[in-house]
Amino acid sequence: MTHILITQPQVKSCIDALKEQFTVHNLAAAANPELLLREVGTEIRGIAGGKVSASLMEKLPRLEIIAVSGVGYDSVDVATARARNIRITNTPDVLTDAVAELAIGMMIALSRRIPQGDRFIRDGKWLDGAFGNWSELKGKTLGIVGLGRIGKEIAKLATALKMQVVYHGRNRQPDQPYPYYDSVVATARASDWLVVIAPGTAETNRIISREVLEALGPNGMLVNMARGTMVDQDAMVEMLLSKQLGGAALDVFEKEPAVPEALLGLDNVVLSPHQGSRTDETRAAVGDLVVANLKAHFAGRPLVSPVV
Ligand code: 8YV
Repeated sequence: MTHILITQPQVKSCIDALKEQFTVHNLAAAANPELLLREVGTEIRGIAGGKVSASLMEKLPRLEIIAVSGVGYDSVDVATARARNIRITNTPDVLTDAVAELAIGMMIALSRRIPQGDRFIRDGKWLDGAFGNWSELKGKTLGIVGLGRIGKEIAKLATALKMQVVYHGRNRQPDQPYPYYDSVVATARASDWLVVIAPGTAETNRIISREVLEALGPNGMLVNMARGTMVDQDAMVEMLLSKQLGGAALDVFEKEPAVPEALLGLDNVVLSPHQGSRTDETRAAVGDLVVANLKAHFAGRPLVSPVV
């Protein structure tokens, strides 16, 4: 049987389906990963999961395919994979709704201070007086940085909430009804809310610069559903502390799971542990797509969702 290496935790249905057809080794659950790689590295022909560095690939001389369990494949050294003709697949579409739903959820949580309201009651403070008034999403402008599959879904949901949508991306999309800005700064200047939902690449690294955050301004709200590396995190923290930026709803951070200490005490911030796609339904669908890609590859059929 073909040997497969799991490099990131997968749901049980995915592991079970892999075991039906492959010999499966779980690096993500191994007590001694180095030992496992020494023992089976030369056998491995496929990977389920991400986090595939050049040094890991070096230990897998027969590797043919990396089936990433997510839509972003920035944790894979793509150049090394390409040079060795190793195929890469990802899991688009199946997680679109879950991520879009959380983006909107975090926006409502931040604008209406939902986590703070919950704490207010638990701390017994309601007995001493009212919570206060906050701001609603209706009528505000949402700037979307990255109008891909998830960005478009966020746009639809925001429209249903009576927000105006504008966007920035590599290109204007003439079939989209929303106004386009050709720079992130201009998008931020036009927006009350700015949601980051583009792929994390060298090109988008720190795309949300201090200048962009200044354009968003003291009443502006930043929402990051993509990658922490896309935001100048130090500038963001400093500007949230000094109220030069209105607030932030963050599902991702620069060095996860580390979150800047300064954010923990701020009321104008909602924090979430990188859980955009983390629903039972979506992770099962992600797992199914990983399995479908690996099965297609080893049966000599076209890949279901190739990226390389
Ligand atoms: C993944 C994600 O869980 O799909 C993505 O790009 O960010 C997450 O859904 C993460 O990449 C780990 O696999």
